[in-house]
Amino acid sequence: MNKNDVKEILRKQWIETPSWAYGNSGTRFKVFAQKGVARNPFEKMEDAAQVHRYTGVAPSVAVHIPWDKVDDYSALAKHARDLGIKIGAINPNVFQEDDYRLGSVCNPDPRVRRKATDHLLECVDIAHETDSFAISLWFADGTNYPGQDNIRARQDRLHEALQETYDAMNPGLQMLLEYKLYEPSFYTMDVPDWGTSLLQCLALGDQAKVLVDTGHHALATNIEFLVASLLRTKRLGGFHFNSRFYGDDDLMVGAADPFQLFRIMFEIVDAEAVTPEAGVAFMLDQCHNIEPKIQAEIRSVMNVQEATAKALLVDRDELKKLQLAGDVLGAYELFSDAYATDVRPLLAEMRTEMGLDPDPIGAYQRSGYQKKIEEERVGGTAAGWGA
Ligand code: RM4
Ligand code: MN
Ligand code: MN
Repeated sequence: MNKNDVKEILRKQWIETPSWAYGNSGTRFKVFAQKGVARNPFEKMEDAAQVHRYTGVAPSVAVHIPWDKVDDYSALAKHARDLGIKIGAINPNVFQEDDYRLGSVCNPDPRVRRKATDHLLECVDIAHETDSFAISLWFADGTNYPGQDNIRARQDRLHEALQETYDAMNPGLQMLLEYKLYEPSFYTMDVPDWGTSLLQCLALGDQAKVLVDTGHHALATNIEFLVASLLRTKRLGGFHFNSRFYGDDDLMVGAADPFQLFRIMFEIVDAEAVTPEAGVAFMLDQCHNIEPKIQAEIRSVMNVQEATAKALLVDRDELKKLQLAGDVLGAYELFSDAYATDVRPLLAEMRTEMGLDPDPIGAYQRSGYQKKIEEERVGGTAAGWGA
């Protein structure tokens, strides 16, 4: 693909940032407070708007309920619109209450399942009210010990709750079902992998799709392979991008393995699914424990753009010829040459053409926004993971 075509596609890319990236976070050992951190969902929107301002491709923010609970969601949506962005995926939280010790929608107790399902329904209402494109579901449900509960019965309970939620959704809304191999449940997770997610989605209908969180796999998993399979069956709902070196740790996307990110993006390019019309959502799911948060989100958006640009540079016609001719090394060389290309000048040029600063991080640093929030956001409680 030539340079101008690459830029045209990249300009249309849409990368969503998560509201929880703008709050304080840490591990179970320590949460480190940073100065100027947003104290409420409105301030988180302001920070997210900065990321969009300097990258031009991050026009939406995912919210997590109840972390981002407000009295008036229309007011929050309006605040976002006034800042030039919008509310993205609505993420219900059914993992932080004592009631959920044995699970939420898969809990053996029907009372707890009712409570969890009601929260999912509340999130469907919020999605309708804020004109969001999706509810994005992740369940911490599972078991810690063999024999603890009936594996099949838990799948049935999961289906029942998802069906009730699905039935409440307007036709334009999507349900994204995320999976995670392990943690917080250590023996079985009820949605541990893309196969389980896909089976549950298939039982619901076209509006239900699989969400791939890049940090939620066994270490040797070939993520681009499963992405290709999901694209083929039109059931790839989107991504939660992040990096992990060992287990799920929500580091910046592209930090651990930029080549893997390139390979994933190549599958997206090959299925012509980079731009929003294709219906694949590119969302970041990250927490910035020790690094400055807004800059880390800008950096992450840039990392996704770089991987996408390199993937777009693969000459697919030529690659196909080499593949059909059985030219193993030729195909590999063409593929790796695209990866080895320095796409930063191309992206800088594109930003200038979009009326942006070619250097998003530098522009943010020079803007004085960080100083301003550090001075203004005093008093109150900084938002945090779980607060
Ligand atoms: C989970 C999962 C979800 C996210 C929570 C905070 O590991 O990735 O997407 O909402 O963390
Ligand atoms: Mn996630
Ligand atoms: Mn995660």
